[in-house]
Order: sequence, then structure tokens, then C-alpha cells
Amino acid sequence: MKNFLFSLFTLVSLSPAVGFSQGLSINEVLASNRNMVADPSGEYDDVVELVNLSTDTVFMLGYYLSDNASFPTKWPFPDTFILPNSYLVIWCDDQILQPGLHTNFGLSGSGESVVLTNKFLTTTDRIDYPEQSSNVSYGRWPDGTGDWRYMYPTIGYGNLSVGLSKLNKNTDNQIYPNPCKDNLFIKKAVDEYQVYDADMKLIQQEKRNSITHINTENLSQGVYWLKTENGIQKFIKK
Ligand SMILES: [Ca+2]
Ligand SMILES: [Ca+2]
Repeated sequence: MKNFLFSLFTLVSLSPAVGFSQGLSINEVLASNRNMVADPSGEYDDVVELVNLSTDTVFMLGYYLSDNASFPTKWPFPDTFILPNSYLVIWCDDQILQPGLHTNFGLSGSGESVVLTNKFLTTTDRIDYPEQSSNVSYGRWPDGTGDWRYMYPTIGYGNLSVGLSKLNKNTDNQIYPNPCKDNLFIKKAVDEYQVYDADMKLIQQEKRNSITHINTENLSQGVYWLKTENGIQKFIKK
């Protein structure tokens, strides 16, 4: 039995990815969640999404998540798992007694690390993310393997292909009124814009000099994103 266990351990050690971390990645970080995605307690807290792209269920007991690379074992995962081609949502709000998965640390909107470590204390994945804008996620495209980019938050499901690379921290209050009715005005004129719906489907776009307002009367009620050369901002059509 001992020899068998030794052999098994050797086998696993020689190929530590198999059955433990292959296909398991940090997929999305929302570190400035003003009012995008609520946790089971209705709170807009920081959140991390993992993805399992492998064909096996990954059991998380023995893994750790941390916001500090020199203290990778900060938060041990409880006995939970991720099914193949599925996502796991972990709220980083230092509220470990709330329903759902909650770490004992929060994330900084001004940028820090998220480190996923396995039971051999090997780093499975790590992202050192830059300063974040409110309600915008930082995630991989495509899921699990792609480069990191700013994107529309998709916590618990697949990341969307539209990268929001041109972000401006000062986009707030550059459009008004918000919520809008028939027109949305832009304080600083732009030369082109795109309007995306909540699923990041392109709805409307225009390219001409000095655009100062957008006709929104044909939009149905809901949440939209306006993307211009100045950045991206959410608006609501009433
Ligand atoms: Ca919470
Ligand atoms: Ca996602």
C-alpha cells in the first residue's frame, strides 16, 4: 500500500497539472463593483471568477486564494468543486460567514494581485491587475487562456469578446441626463461612438465630427454602455 501510495504520489508529482490544475484559471476580477453584480446578501462586493476548462471536475479543497503573493495561503478553499467547463464565483469581501464563497480579504481597486495556489503550494495562476474603473471587469479573452483586458462583467458565466481597452477613470458625469429618455448629451464632443447593450451587443454607432448628443429614443428601456475615444460609461434608458 505504501509503495502504491508512493508511486501514486510520484506520478502526481511528476505531472502536477493532471487532475489538479490543468485547465483551472483565474478568469475574471471585478475589483471596483459599484453596482454591477450583487453577492447572495445583495452587496456589491469585489469578486473573482475561476474557470475550469478541463474535462474533469476540479475539487478545490487544498487550493488557496490570496491577494498577496508572499502570503499565498491566505484563504483556503472549503470543500467545493468546479464542474468541467464551468465557473466558480468567489466574493472577496472579508465576510466569510455570508452565504456563498467569501474570502477573508478584499481587493483594491487601485490594483494588486490575485494568486491561486494548489495543495503543493505551487502557483496555479496569478494576475497582477492594474488600476480598475468602477463596474468594469478585468478578465481573460478567450476564457481561461487569453490575455487580460477590461470587459463587461460576466461573473459566473463566459467572458465576452468585447474588450474595453480604452478606459478613462474620469468618464463619470461626461454624459447626461443619466438615466436618459430621448437624448443623451456628451459634455466633451466626440468624433465617434458605439452603444452596446447589457450583453455587449453593438446596438448603435456613428462617426462624424463633434458629436455632442445621441438620439436614444429608439432604444428600449434598459442598461447600455457608451464607448467613445474618451472611455466607456454605463447609461440607463428610461
Ligand atoms: Ca458581502
Ligand atoms: Ca466571466
